[in-house]
Amino acid sequence: MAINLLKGQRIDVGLSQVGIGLGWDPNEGTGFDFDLDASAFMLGENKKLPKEEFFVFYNNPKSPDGSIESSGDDLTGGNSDGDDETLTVDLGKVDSRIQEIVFTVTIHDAEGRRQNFGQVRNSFIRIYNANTNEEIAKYELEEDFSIETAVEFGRLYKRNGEWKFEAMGIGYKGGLQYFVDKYC
Ligand SMILES: [Ca+2]
Ligand SMILES: [Ca+2]
Repeated sequence: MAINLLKGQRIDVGLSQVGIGLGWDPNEGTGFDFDLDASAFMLGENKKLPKEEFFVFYNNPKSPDGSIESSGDDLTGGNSDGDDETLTVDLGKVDSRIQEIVFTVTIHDAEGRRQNFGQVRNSFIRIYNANTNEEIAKYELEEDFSIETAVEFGRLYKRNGEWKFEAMGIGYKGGLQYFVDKYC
């Protein structure tokens, strides 16, 4: 059963393994392919990356502590009818400096290709418990962020040694560079 969290709603995830799934349908019309990207920013107490390698994205598919790993960069959405890109997170392995992990979804070269989420059919991002496959939260990008090109999906954050998830659901009209500027 899918649980759609309201913005700002928080839940405990404990020290489990979680997955971030990003899915969308390929472009069957004219124009460029849709290339959506799921990324993770692993932040210290100052809300910045302790070092660059804690930014997990298509050019850096694994974090230095081995806690986050990408399934790879899907360039078209043709990988699957479900999740086309997955980030797998093992919270037990997260570097002790990391206090927060922010997940984003962006459209590659959205400006050049003149694309937004509203054009990308069946696009979604979700977080689930990877041990039980139970879904924790999901956004329908096509519906919820139709005029946007980047979304801060949510964050895992540590409080008293426990990991919690907060659904953020903030849309932007920018690209991955916007988040890089914010967190690096
Ligand atoms: Ca991609
Ligand atoms: Ca797909």
